[in-house]
Parts: sequence; structure tokens; C-alpha cells
Amino acid sequence: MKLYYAPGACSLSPHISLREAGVPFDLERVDLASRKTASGEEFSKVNPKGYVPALRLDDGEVLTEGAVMVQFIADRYPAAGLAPANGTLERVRLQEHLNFIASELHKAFSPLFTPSTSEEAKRAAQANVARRLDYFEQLLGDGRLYLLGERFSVADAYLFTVANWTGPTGIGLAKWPNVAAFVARVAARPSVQAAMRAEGLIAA
Ligand SMILES: N[C@@H](CCC(=O)N[C@@H](CS)C(=O)NCC(=O)O)C(=O)O
Repeated sequence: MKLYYAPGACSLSPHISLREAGVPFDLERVDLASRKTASGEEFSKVNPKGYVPALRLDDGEVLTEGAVMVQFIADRYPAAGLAPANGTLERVRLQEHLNFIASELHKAFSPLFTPSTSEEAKRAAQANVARRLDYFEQLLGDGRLYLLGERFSVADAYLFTVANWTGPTGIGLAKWPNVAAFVARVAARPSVQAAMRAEGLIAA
């Protein structure tokens, strides 16, 4: 299995999930500017959508869409307990979180990473991000450790990844102490440390 990633991008979420699952995998960095992989491959040939993450399975199949990919990882390696069983209400709750993170929070950041975004559009994007973080701040306010309760799931890997973007965008997490504590809790997990080291986000 090979995960195509860009450092600190949303591909960090399946990267963490693979490490949590404890399975062997290869990593290949993608330069999103040149659209080339580290080995010189045209990334559009791997993922015609042109974005990370992409996961090449051992049989050659390529999976895209992070929220789906992490569920594939969780289901293929159930011993790691990264997702509730399919068909349960808890699984639907997980999917609710994954979908909300993907379509509402993750994409709310996109204008903030686009140099041509006007100041007005940036302010609107920041307000959108803030509203989404308000939701998680309230949810985590009941003292739960992770989004589904006491147990870490693939949704936590995704929220961690996206919440980290409040750093480079200057939003910070000072207004969301529960989210900040969550991020620190997830960051302390050995799988997360290993993934961040492998992506060069923290010192080796
Ligand atoms: N719908 C995709 C979006 C993936 C995405 O936004 N990837 C970003 C990095 S976080 C990217 O590679 N952007 C480069 C591009 O779209 O050209 C998913 O959820 O996996």
C-alpha cells in the first residue's frame, strides 16, 4: 500500500490512521505545485482529481477522498478499533463527523490557502472556520476525550489535521480551549508523532 501525501495537508489524516492501524505502508510525497511525485511520476496519472490524499492498494486500485479512505483503513484493520462497526448508529455518527469536517471545516480553509483570495473573502472564510470550530468546542465541552467519546477514531485524525491549519492561517485556537486541548491530546499519540516526524512537521 502506498499513501501519496503532501506535508501537513489533509493526507496527514489517512497517514495517522495507517499508523494507528499498525500496518506496513509506503509514503510518497507529492509536490502540489509541479504535480509530480517524489519519484518523478505525473501525479494526475495516480489521481486524476489532482489532489492528495491518494492511496494505492497492493492490487493497483487507487482510493481517493480522505473521509472514505480512513474508513477503508479502519474496516480493513478492525483490530485497531478505529471506527465503530458498519450498520450501527455509532458508525453513522462517525460519518456525520467525517462529512462535516470534509465539507464544512476542511473546505472552509481553502480560500485562506489561496494567495489570490481578497481580504473580504478571507474574512468570510475565517468566520466560516470559526463557526465550525464553535461546533466542536461545544461538543468537546462535555469532557469527552475524542469525538465519539473515550475511544480514538479516524474522525479524530481528520479533525486534528484540519484544526492544525489554524496555525499557519493565523486563526489560532485561543478562542477554542476545548479544541486546543483535543489537538494537544491527539498530538501526544505515538502514531501522530511518528506521522508528523515522517512528514517533516516536527524534528526527527
Ligand atoms: N475532496 C478531497 C479534497 C482533498 C484536498 O483538498 N486536498 C488538498 C490538500 S489538503 C490538495 O491536494 N489540494 C491541491 C489541489 O487541489 O490542487 C478529500 O477530501 O480528500
